[in-house]
Amino acid sequence: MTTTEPDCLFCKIAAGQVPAEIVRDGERVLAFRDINPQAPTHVLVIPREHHPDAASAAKTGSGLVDEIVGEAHSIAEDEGIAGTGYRLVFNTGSGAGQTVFHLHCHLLGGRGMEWPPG
Ligand code: DGP
Repeated sequence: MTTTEPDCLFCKIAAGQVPAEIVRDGERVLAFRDINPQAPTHVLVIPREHHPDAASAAKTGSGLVDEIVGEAHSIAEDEGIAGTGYRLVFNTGSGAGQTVFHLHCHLLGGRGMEWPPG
């Protein structure tokens, strides 16, 4: 059974209650463009099921995080950035900049990237 949180913004996007520019709409995973893009390609890949972050989803052993990473790579291929390289970011915890506590993978690409990140 899919679990959702009524007050969660990304659960609402997954349910179609909040509009977003959807780029993938799968059974367990969906992806949409970030409202405040930090790169020419900036897509968020999320599970439909509510998990506060990647680590808590990984603990379930459901393969969801693997699926999210695979989906991100597939989107990168479609966006034409898989060859040049892209960055995947799972902000985990407010100290790391996480502001939405529903697991999401940032897919960033289409420009040069620096290291270390800010
Ligand atoms: P994080 O800081 O890792 O929790 O990233 C949350 C991202 O979610 C941030 O880059 C902005 C994005 N975001 C916040 N609200 C919305 C929204 O309503 N729609 C979309 N498409 N993205 C949003």
